[in-house]
Amino acid sequence: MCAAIVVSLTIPAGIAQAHGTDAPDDLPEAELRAYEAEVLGPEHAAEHAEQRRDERRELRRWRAMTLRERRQALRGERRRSRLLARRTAARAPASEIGRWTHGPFALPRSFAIHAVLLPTGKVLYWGFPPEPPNVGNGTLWDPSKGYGPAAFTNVPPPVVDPDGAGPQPPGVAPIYCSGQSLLPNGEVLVTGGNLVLPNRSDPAYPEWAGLNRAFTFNPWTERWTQQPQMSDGRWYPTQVMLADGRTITMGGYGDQAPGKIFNYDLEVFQPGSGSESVGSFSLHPEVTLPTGLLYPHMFMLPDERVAVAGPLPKHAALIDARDPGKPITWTELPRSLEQRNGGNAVLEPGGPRGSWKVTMLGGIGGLPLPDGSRLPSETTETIDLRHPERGWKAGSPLNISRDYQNTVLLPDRSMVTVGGGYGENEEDGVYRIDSDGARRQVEVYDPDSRKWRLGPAQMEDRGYHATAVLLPDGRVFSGGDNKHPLEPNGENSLTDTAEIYSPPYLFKGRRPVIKKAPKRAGWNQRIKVRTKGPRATTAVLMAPAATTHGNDMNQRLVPLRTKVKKVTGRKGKKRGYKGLEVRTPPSPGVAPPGYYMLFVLNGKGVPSVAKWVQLGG
Ligand SMILES: [Cu+2]
Repeated sequence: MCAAIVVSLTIPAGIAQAHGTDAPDDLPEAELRAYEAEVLGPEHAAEHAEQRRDERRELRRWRAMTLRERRQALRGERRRSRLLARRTAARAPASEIGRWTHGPFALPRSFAIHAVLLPTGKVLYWGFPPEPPNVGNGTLWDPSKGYGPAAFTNVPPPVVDPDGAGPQPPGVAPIYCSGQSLLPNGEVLVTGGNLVLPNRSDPAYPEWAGLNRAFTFNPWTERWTQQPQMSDGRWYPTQVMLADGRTITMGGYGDQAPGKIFNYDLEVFQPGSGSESVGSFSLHPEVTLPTGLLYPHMFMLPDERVAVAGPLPKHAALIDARDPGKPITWTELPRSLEQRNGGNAVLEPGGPRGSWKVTMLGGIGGLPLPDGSRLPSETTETIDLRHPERGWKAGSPLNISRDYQNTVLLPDRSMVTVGGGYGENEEDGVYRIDSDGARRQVEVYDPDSRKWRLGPAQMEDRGYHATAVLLPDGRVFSGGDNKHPLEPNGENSLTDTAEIYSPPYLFKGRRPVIKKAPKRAGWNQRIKVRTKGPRATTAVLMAPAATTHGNDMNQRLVPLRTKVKKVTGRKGKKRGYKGLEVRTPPSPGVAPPGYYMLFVLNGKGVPSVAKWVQLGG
C-alpha cells in the first residue's frame, strides 16, 4: 500500500498531519512510531517513518525557495502529475491500479439505482422498471452463483397504494429515490421513495414528491416488512444510524402537491425487537431544519453526534440526538469551500478510536457556461471535526472532474472512485455523460501520499443513478446508470448491467485467510482471530455499503488494535496455526451496532476474504 511513496513539493500542506492514523499531530517521533506500529503493523510504520524523513527534507528545501520559485514548482508539478497519470493509467501494473475483471453482466428487472451489501454476502438492488409506471422493485444478486440469471432472485417490496385517494392504482411500492441503511440486526431499513411521476399519473403534481412509506428487508428470510408510515413523504432523504441503534431519516421532498416541497422535519426510527418486527417513528418537531436537503451527507462521529456535510455549503451542521429523552439540538458548522451538487462524501478511515474527517469530492458547482450547461469539479475538501472551527481545507484533487460518482472505502485504507457524470445540460439534465468515456476510468486513493491516481476504465458509463459497493471478497460491484448505454435502436437503456473491479491488493500475491473468528462481539473486547496463509498483521472492520446517488449511508472502516500471536500447543510445541489478538472498537460511536466485515491484512496490505461479525449482537 505504501509501495509508491510520492514525495512532492505540495508537501507543506500535509506535513503537520500524521498519516493515516488518528495519532495526535504533535506526538514525538518515537511515540508516533510505536503507536503506528501497533495500529498499522511494524513494516507499514517503518515506511511512514521513512516518509516523514523525506517530508522534513522537502520542507527544508521548500522553505529555502522564493515565493516565485514555489509558485513555478507547484504549477509544473500539477501539470506533470496529470500528464503522468493519464499516460500511465493504461499500462500501469494491476498491482498499482487494479483491473476490471468481470462484466458487463445483465442485472435483471431493474436499474441498480440503490445497492446494499447484505450480511449474507448478497447485493440487494432496486430502482424502477425501464418503462415506468410508478412502481418499484427489488432484486438480489448472489455473487457466489456467478453472473447469469440463476444468480438473481426477484424480491419485490410489498404492494401499496402510494397516493391513497389519488389516481394511482396500487402497485409494488415505488421505493426508488428513498434512503437506505442497515439496522443493528442486519435488516435493511428503507424510508421514502417516489410518490408520483410528475405530469403522468397526476397532473396535480408537476414536480417530484416523496412517498411516506418505510420498509425493512430481512437478508436471511429475504422478505420485506412494512413499517409504520412516516409523518410526511421523503424523496431523496438520508439515513444515519445512531450509536444506540436508532436511525435518523432526514431531508428530501415531502408529499404535498405540487411537489418539490422540502420536508424540514427530522424523524427517528426505533427498530422493534427481534427479526421482521415492526418499529416506530418519532417526529422531532423541536428541530426544524434550517435548510432544505436532498441526499445530505451524514456521518456519525466518535462522540456520537452526527455531522451534516454538504453537498451544498449551507448543509453544514452537527446534530446532537444522543439522549433519546432530550430534545435534539443542531449547531452550525463552517460552510464548505464549494457548492457540490451531486458530489459525494466519505468518512475517511481513521484510527482505532474512530474518524473525525469528512472529505467531499467533485460535484457540480459554480456558474453555468454560456450554453446553460454546468460542469463538475475535480476538487476535494476535508474538514476535521475535532477542530470544526478550522473549517474546510482543499485536498488532493481527482484527476478527472465528476459528479454522482461513487467512492468506495477499501480494507487496506485506500479508496476507489468509480464512474460519475459530466455535469448537466439542457438536453440530458444530470444524466449527461462525457463523450470520450474518461469518467469510466477509476481513481485510486493512496492514504499515504494522499493522492488520487487514475486507473483502468470499465466498459460502460456509470453516471447518474449508478452505484458501487465493496464485496466481502474485496472486489467492487459497479452497476446502475439507467440511461446509458443506448440500446441498438438509439433509445435509452432497457437493461442495466454491472461490472466488477478488482483493486490493486488482489494482484499482490497470496491472501491471508481467516480460519476462525467470533460471529458476535461487544465493544472494547479482546477477540481471537485464527488465520492461515501469509502472515496477517492488521485487521479492520468494514460496515457494508448502502448507497444511492453517490451517497453511501452505511459504509465505514474501523481499524482494530492488533497483536500478532503465534499460538503454541502443549509442551511448547508449535501447532500449525497462528492468529491475531484483536481489540474490538472502543465504543458504538466509533462503530455503531450491526454487521461488519472483518478483514485481516498482511504487511503488503493484501486482505483476506471477510468474515461477518455482529457488533453488539
Ligand atoms: Cu434519482
